[in-house]
Amino acid sequence: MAASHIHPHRELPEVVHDCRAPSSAARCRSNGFQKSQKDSGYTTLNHTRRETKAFLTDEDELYQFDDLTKVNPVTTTTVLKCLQARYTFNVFYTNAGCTLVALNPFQPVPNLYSHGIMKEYHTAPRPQELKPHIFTVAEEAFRNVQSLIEPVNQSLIVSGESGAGKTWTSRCLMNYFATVAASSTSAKCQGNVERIEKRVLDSNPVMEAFGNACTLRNHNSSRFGKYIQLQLNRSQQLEGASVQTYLLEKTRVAYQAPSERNFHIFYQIMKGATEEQRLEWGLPEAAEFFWLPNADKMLEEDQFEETKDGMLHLGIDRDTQEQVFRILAGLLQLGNVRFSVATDESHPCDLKEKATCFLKRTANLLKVSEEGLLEQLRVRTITAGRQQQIFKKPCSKRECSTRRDCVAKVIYAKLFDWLVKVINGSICSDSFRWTNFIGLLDVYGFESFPQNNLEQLCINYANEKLQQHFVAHYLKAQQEEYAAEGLESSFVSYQDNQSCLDLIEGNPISIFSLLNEESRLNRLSDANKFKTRLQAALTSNHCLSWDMFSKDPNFTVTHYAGKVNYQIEGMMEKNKDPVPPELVQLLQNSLDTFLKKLFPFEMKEQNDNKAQHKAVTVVSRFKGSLERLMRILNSTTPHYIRCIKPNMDCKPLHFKSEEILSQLEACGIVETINISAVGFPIRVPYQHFLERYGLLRTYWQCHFKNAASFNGCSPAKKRKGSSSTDGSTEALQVTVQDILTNVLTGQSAISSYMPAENRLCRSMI
Ligand code: AD9
Ligand code: MG
Repeated sequence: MAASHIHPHRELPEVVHDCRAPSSAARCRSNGFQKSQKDSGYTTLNHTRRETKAFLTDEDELYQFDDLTKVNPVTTTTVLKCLQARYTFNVFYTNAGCTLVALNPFQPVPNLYSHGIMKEYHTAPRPQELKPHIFTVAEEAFRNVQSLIEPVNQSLIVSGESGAGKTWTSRCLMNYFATVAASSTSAKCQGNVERIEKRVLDSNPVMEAFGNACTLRNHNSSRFGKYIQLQLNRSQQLEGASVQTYLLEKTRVAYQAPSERNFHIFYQIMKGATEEQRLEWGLPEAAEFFWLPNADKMLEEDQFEETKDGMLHLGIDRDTQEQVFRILAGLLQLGNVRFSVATDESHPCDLKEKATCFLKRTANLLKVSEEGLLEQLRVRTITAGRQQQIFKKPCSKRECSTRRDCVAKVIYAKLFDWLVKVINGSICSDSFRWTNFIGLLDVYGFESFPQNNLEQLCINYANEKLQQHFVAHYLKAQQEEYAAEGLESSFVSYQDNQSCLDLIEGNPISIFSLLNEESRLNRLSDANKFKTRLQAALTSNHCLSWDMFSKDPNFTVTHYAGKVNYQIEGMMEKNKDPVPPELVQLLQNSLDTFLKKLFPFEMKEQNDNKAQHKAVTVVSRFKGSLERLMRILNSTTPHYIRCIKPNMDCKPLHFKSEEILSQLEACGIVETINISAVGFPIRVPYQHFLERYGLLRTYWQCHFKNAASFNGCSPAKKRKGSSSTDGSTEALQVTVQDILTNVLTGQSAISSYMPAENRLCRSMI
């Protein structure tokens, strides 16, 4: 859903984005170089950098601090003041050492993401010296991926709580890459590449229509996680892209919390369908559907056109689109099929008044038999005994509703999977020419609602994993490396979220393992029993507590971003996520060719009773997919963008200090700044360093034969044997000096990646 439709467009005072950084704050972004106001040269030693910092004396100047490492002292209060000053001046991006802090303006900012601005960042010799921007991060990734020294896959990890601006940011980044990659394309190939780029960009509104919804936290909240890899060939042209999605919140199809909504696509159909379609799909304008709450909140007509056009560009023709929308209309009708309590336990439940009409329409739209549908919703098939005898048992009113919801969820989830597959088929390049990728990660942000269940536990778990990646990759790794090399560096303490992760996913006992055990037992789940088991097994973990005043069984987890209370009721069932095989069979026998295709016949086996017993649970599957994601992220050079939500009401240009403070504390911004400030600015693998600059040795031999050793190179810090490449340590020392001059005056782009074998160079630097 295009964000501009969600929030009323209130004109900002015209902010013309000037890319140039204020002269007093020229600095490099992630590698931490800073040019002090007075210095003519650069500060290269981490220890001296502190002296170049400016104190927070003149608050009027605060907005000029492009990098928070320059603020002195670094505390959450000073950081907050600086961000507030910048926000007041409509400056939304600020560097914080290795990360970029992005404050959500909650309204479109003219000219902030225009093609002109993209061009400035793309063509700048040193984009890091322009104003902080997501395009600086994007450009750095783009240059790294084609680096001659070290071409390595890149990942842009966009994090932040729900509504902070991750999806918006990811969209802008994709636009940037599509635009700059197109600029590297020769006129001859332009047509093809443009088609690919258009398709890649078109995947956004389509996936958002099917996977986003309005929640209490965000009008366009992503209800699935997404990692998109932009595939680049050797000439930096976009060859294609591939999308990996993570755990769609499918329960939303059949249940929406008060004031929340279903997935956007349902509202789009409802508002955007033609008269003919309305008639065919049984959607009169004033129709009321239980599964379409708060339909009057916004206007969706335009988005329906955008979604349909996007689908068309992705190769989903109009006929297939009709089939998809017909099925979705069928789900809306199904939601109105309600049951009343049976007069006699041996009889199936009756349908509520008017429900017969909705049942009929559902059956028509899904092209299944009406009697068959009614039977499968109200009667359970049980296979038991050695002979595998089949029994039929009428369901209770509650079971009937659960089975109805189950049909809707399984169809929607299959439809979403199909969509992702089609998108991948349309944008993914199987060409061998692409060698590297830039990955963009946009997952659902940290959430805490009045009622939280398995969905929020999974979402918050995913955010814990990302936080852990950041902690492990940046905070921990950097400090451990300094310690291992015996380098003087003051240790900065930081919040490690490992115990929270141990609580959720650890081995042998954790919330997930206990949930799985309970879910696999062939008995009715008991929330109170589960709570007792949790209490017995995990009470020693300080991240677990209980809300004693709640009458319902619950547990509270202290996440890195705050405490969240989870209701246990329903959690085990959601984790099992059972799909009765007879319901699957019903859909497999549909006369709708499209629906039938979503349920291939192998599914029968997966859903028989025995298989159910061994079935992979939701949390196991999710854990597995996140582990695979982490492996990919670990193999790439990460770039972090921290989105911050300035106020919980999503009001434009409203800076609420307390709310921002808690987000800054949660993501460890002060620790990040401090570690970045004491960090070494250049990280180049030793081998690459020699390969790139080895030729300077000859230069040295001619000009500096008798030169003294490079100032600042302590022999004690040289790694044994590291000079053996040419037998001349001194040669290398002067080479380092030259290279430093070269790098520091910006004649060479050195990427910031550091394997451990690079000791000598780094020590000398
Ligand atoms: V969630 O975890 O998916 O619930 P996100 O993705 O972090 O969340 P999103 O990108 O959807 O949040 O942003 C929320 C809203 O903020 C958008 O719909 C826009 O209306 C608004 N927004 C975010 N970033 C910007 C921006 N850079 N400029 C203008 C913005 N508006
Ligand atoms: Mg989002």
